Amino acid sequence: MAFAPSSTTSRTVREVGETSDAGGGIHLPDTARDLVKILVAGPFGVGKTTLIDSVSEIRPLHTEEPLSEASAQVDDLAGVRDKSTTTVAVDFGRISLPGGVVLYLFGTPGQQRFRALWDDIAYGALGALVLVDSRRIDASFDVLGLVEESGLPYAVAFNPFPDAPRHYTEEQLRTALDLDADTPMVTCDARDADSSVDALLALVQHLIDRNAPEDDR
Ligand SMILES: Nc1nc2c(ncn2[C@@H]2O[C@H](COP(=O)(O)OP(=O)(O)OP(=O)(O)O)[C@@H](O)[C@H]2O)c(=O)[nH]1
Ligand SMILES: [Mg+2]
Repeated sequence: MAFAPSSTTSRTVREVGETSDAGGGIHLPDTARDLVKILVAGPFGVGKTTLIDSVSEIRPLHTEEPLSEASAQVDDLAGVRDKSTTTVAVDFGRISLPGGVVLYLFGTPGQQRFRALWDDIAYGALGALVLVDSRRIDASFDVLGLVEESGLPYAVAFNPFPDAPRHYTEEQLRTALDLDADTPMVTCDARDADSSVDALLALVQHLIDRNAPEDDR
């Protein structure tokens, strides 16, 4: 595969992988070749923790805490009224893909007040999967801005929720999110492992394409 993480990134994810293995997960497969740190980002309640849960081959790490009365004053619960917990630091999981690519998935917290953690969580990442909530498209604008500011290549996973107020065409979504023509966008149900893996594969393919020599594109 024409896609090689920098040695710094590789070292970072190896260290993290060793820690999680020591915590009772399974060992890295012998076929593992490219170890890649990926962010799973998106607004509050879009399904970041759910996606990492559904695909991780090791027991995922979560930092889930109950939503308090106090947070109701600052967190926008519109569209996610049933939510009772939230990620307060990071989610972590791992998935091995065909071809020896191993993704280390770092789920970011969704709320604006955790912005201070962003740079540390994003350090060494090669790309981001940005989840978009069909109930609240505009809730993804801040996260997309952050990812673009960080210079990270990304793919968009659009999560359709049954209670979304309206249906959007792909073109409408791309326009609303102001996506570049080559930015992948897939529909994804974060609760479904196959659907979530497909979204991650779209991102990995995008990273490969971006790293391919001009003549091969
Ligand atoms: N219909 C549908 N429901 C989903 C999907 N992803 C997550 N959910 C549900 O949405 C709720 C919130 O999901 P979480 O995974 O906690 O969302 P999160 O993005 O990690 O939330 P924060 O960490 O608080 O920002 C859960 O009840 C999930 O079952 C999806 O793709 N489709
Ligand atoms: Mg979460």
